[in-house]
Amino acid sequence: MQVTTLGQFIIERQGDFPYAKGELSRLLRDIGIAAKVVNREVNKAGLVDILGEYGTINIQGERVKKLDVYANEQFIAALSAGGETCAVASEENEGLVHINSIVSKNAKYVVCVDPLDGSSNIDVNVSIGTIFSIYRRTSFTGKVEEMDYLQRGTEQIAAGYVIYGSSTMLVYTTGKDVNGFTLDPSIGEFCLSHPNMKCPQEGTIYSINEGNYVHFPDGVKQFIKYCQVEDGPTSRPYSSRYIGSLVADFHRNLLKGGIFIYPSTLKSPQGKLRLLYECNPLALIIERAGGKASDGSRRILDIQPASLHQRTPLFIGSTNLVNLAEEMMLKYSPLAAH
Ligand code: AHM
Ligand code: MG
Repeated sequence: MQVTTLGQFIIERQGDFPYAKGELSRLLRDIGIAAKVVNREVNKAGLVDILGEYGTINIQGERVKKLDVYANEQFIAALSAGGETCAVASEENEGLVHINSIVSKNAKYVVCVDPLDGSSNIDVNVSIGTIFSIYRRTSFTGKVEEMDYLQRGTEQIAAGYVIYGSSTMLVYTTGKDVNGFTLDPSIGEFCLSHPNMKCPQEGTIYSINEGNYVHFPDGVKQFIKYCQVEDGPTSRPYSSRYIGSLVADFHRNLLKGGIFIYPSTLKSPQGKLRLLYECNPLALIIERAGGKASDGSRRILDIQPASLHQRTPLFIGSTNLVNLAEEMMLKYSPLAAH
């Protein structure tokens, strides 16, 4: 059987970018390498004394696990070695991480990454993930600045995620189709396993942390009620599935059809998830796969970011379900749906 590796696929697709000189391909290759290294450590997590609190509090005010730090270091190291990006914006670093090498000084691309999302799940052997996003640098000279990162999601050149699960997959898009690669541990290569991924238009799964129900906007409460009502023609009640690991919840809904919601709550009026390195990359993927991503009323990809770690409510998945959730937001929470 003919197998296409991630490396071969990236090279084949290089022609999609007539003006590219291979930098983007090398950048994607570097991300693939870091993903393999992180995967190796994630798989060993139960074996070595790498679990548990690292003892520090990250800039989001959350306790950092050792593997978060490790993954952050690996992605930054791989991107530094490749020299195709001049700085990295990471969930683990308050400011930009500048890459001070001669080659990277003139690099055309900037990268946003959440190196290990869902890290509270590491201790209990639940899937976790990496999310990444690539933009073209907007300034042409001098040191890269935050402004280079504060671009709308529509400007993303490429985006993807890695899921460290029962098998490890890398899914990415360069703006056309979405393709998934499964890591074959016996040869150490990501192999094309899910070409041209499409999200079903209709879904029967809803994913939301219902523990926060009392703090949800009325539109979200009404949507949940809708999902739970019995109705033959629309196959309701729908199934509730929530892992608490964004990449894993997203990946399942992408394949099977469904909606993931992390709305604003009374405690977090802007929601929990980050626009630049969590919501935008997944929004690009879902749109390219035929689905939809919204903050309850606006398209995620159209939001103009104001800061690196900006949060946004997120409604993402099958188009029909996201449309319905938006309708309920407009009807029952018109102020939240700005
Ligand atoms: P993290 O970046 O600290 O790992 O948090 C993000 C995670 C997502 O993976 C997940 O969707 C969400 O937090 C779960 O939050 P909650 O526990 O509030 O439901
Ligand atoms: Mg995260």
